[in-house]
Amino acid sequence: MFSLTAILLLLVGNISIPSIQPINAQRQGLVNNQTDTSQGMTKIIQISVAQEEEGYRWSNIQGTNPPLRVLTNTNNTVQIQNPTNEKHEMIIESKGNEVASSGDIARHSSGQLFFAPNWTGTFEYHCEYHPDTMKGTVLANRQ
Ligand SMILES: [Cu+2]
Repeated sequence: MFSLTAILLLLVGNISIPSIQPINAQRQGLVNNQTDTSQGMTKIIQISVAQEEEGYRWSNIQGTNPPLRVLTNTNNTVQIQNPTNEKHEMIIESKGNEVASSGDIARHSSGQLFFAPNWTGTFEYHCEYHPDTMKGTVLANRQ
């Protein structure tokens, strides 16, 4: 149901919302299952925590610790599944500064991270608790 709603929002947003919108910086700090549809543009990225011999990793259809491709001036929503026995937290940083966080995602639970960058560039993401094995890059391009 949620994904259907998100797809509908995406379709509506593409048709009726201007491509350039002001970004509320506070939005970048939203955590844990909050949704915000005040802006039209939404991009959904799905990712999961995987437990491998070497430790925990981020994983999705694009691979292990995949680059996350986000769009500027867009409500990028990372939907995170955690099927493991430990908590995890996704953090996005820019030059060492945290710019978005999922908050703690409890074991056998799920969470979300919201990220709406207003400039293009490369960021990095990692897990607060497993930064050595759960990390990758975030690529922000214009929508
Ligand atoms: Cu972790």
